[in-house]
Amino acid sequence: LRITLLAGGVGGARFTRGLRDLLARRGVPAELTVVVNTGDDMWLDGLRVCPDLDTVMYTLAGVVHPEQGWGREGETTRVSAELHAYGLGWPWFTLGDLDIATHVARTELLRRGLPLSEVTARLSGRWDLGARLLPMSDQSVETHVELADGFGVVHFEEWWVRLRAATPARRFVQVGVEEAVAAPGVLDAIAGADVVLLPPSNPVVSIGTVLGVPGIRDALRATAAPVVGVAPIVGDAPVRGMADACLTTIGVETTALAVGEHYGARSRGGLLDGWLVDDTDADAVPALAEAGIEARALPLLMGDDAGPDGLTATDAIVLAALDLVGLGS
Ligand code: GDP
Ligand code: FO1
Ligand code: CA
Repeated sequence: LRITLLAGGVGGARFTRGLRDLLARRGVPAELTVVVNTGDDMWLDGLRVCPDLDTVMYTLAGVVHPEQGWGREGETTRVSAELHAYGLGWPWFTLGDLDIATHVARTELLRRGLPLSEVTARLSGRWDLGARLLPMSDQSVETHVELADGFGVVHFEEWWVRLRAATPARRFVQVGVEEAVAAPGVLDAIAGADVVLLPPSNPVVSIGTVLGVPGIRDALRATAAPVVGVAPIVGDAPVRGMADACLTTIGVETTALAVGEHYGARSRGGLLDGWLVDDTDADAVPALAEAGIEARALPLLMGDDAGPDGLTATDAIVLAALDLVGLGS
């Protein structure tokens, strides 16, 4: 089974881990390719930071900080504290000590001239990920946030981590996206998949950014594979993060229905064949059908504790996504 996912950070990573583990437990041979958002990437203290690539890598490797969802478990922050004492970096942004090793390794490989996709393959090769990670592009595409008059433009990480997305964003700008090319393997992974999954990642600054890379949206529209998404909005709010603020900026309501309609039905020029919504949003199912999207409602909060049937909440979501397009058993 060839499965291609478009992912941001925590939501994409946890869903992919659940998918990988479920298929492994059931003995289903699968080739997973994760196309990861690199719009959050930036330079800091001479290091290339790729938050979503690292979140997916650490999660699949089993070394992610479990509550935080990003960074390493059991992490210390002595090096960042020292850099901050020198007045370097951002005082509100901390790279853990083990995480800094990843960043030094990435930056050195980039400095040797390797493209980010190869660097990512090299870093991933250290772990047993059970999935191929691809950056959406080898070119730099940075999400910048235009604030209200007089507040200027900040990098997405500054808007989220320093400002906690409390200062309204007027517009998101993908700096460099026009010149960007999908990384090697990305378009083929979409065209050659048996199913394409959109995990519950941020529809604007994660999936939306990936879709902005020339060629990727068209590849999704053209693939013979069904495309199924999982709503990141439950009961009219994001499960975590700032998707509500992002959606407001692009004029989309913070509901599972509105996000589904925003992606649109493939049969009508959009991206989705299927869309999973939470039980609490079950009343959106008929409206989604009306919009040409086959939807199903079930509990959408991912969780890793097995229930009486031996399935975790994440397993049930993964199974429902596959089932919606006839790949469930
Ligand atoms: P980020 O880069 O770390 O912000 O991660 P993503 O872009 O992958 O995902 C963030 C989105 O995932 C947020 O909009 C969350 O609401 C959503 N999300 C996180 N956990 C869950 C969950 O358990 N269930 C669902 N349905 N959505 C989730
Ligand atoms: N998020 C924070 O809230 N504070 C941090 O200091 C921070 C550091 C950090 C370092 C490396 C990394 O890969 C991620 C990091 N994040 C941090 C999380 C992350 O950048 C954001 O939550 C996501 O990109 C939002 O989409
Ligand atoms: Ca992110």
